[in-house]
Amino acid sequence: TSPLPPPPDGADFVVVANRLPVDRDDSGPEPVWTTSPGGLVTALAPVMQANDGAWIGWAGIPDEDIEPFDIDGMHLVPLTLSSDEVVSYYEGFSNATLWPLYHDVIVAPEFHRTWWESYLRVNTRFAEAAAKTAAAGATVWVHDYQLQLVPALVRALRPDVSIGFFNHIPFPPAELFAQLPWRSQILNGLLGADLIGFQRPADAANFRRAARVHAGFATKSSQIRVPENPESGTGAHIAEARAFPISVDTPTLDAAARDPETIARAQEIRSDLGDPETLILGVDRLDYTKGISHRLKAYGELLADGSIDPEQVTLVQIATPSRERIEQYQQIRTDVELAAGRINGEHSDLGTTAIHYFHHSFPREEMTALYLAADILLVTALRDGMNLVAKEYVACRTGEDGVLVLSEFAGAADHMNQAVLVNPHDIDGLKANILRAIEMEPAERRRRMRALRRRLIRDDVQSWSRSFLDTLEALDDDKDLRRWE
Ligand code: GDG
Repeated sequence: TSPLPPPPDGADFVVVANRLPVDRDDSGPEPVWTTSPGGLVTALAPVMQANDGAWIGWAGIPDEDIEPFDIDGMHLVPLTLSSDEVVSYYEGFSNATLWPLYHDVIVAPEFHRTWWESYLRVNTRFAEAAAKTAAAGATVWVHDYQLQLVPALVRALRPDVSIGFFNHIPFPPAELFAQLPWRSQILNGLLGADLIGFQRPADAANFRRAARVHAGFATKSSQIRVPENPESGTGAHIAEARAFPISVDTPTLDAAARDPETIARAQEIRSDLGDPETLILGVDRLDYTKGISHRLKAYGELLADGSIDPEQVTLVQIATPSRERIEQYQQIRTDVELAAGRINGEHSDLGTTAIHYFHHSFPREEMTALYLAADILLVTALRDGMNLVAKEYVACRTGEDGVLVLSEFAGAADHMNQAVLVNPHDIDGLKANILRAIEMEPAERRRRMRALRRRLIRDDVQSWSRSFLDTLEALDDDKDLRRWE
């Protein structure tokens, strides 16, 4: 690869992510694009608007070439994925190889050379698009495990730009990462970035250890010395790998939860559910990493041993459809639905439902009302990069009441230690902690929730993106000054 000249009308800030932050509605006579209200858009939209930004990604529709367009002050550059690439790059290498490998091999990762070839091909397409979009000296921010090769590919094409990467999911211990047949290519890909951000300090430490053990690179505190790579055409540089825990848009969620319509809807939800004394909520993509089966097992046992009465306590479990063409996701759906059906068969009655289970998504406003209605939120992930649901719940608890039961294996547990922390593998412990949450005194609930909220008001998604981009900029400023002693 030989370097490309910067385009004359390029963007100063370029986001590269698998998906564009938009959805297309084809139901009317003309297709209509709307921005999807994710945390990443909220965090990055102001930076995009202030910096002549562009966002490169897939629009979610296979086999279709879509021209770049502007929406809400953002310039979007859609890339095409073929149906075959959706199977091999996205469902295959990203979600059946990397996803399970990076989540503690809860299910076995599959290694297929054809998937890897597709991953390399698609990453190259994203990197070339970034190289053609970024202005001279621009900042390029690459997101997530689907695009780990992009940083080094961009660096080879455009040595003048500053490159950041953020990994939204965990980074596995070096001993597990070792299984990946393409581990050195992935490490070299990521190490093309100037700054590599992770959710937890432990993820950053795992990554630096993998760089030492599997690539033989020297590390010093958060820095990694990356030597020249004649094969990819990149020069020697120092990469920094650190934790930047992601957060939610606290002010917007707080305001939405104070809206009189939301408050009325929350009351209506409780009354529709028969005004239970305790309403427990679970919200997850239907994914084997989220520990939904463990949660249902604990909940079913509490009903069976008479510790909770379905007339007083009810569970609402939202399991949003996800990656439905992948076999392990079909299996987890079967397992969860069998468990929910069995529990309801045994413990529900006419007019009393033990578990309200939903396999569809809800509008954002309805989610806010549910968070506001729920006395307890259960997060029992077996491994989770961060878990935004836990933070959204806290952000919506404007009355400073409510109990968050949170898995130790979610990144959020690192800094939400006022939650009731649980090990979801320990079913007895999980049961005891669910009971503890149900029985907790109002004063203790308030003390814990107040502390959780104080922290979340300070550490919101805006401060997350600011902190990442400020760090990247500072690295860039003294690029020539920093030496490896
Ligand atoms: C990955 C990492 C990391 C869910 N159901 C509905 C709905 N949602 C929204 C939630 C939340 C988001 O989806 C899920 O975010 P999580 O963080 O909980 O989990 P992942 O999807 O696995 O996200 C994770 C995250 O990236 C960010 O870095 O925290 O660890 O795995 O915002 O509210 N939203 C609506 N209806 C639903 O039915 N509107």
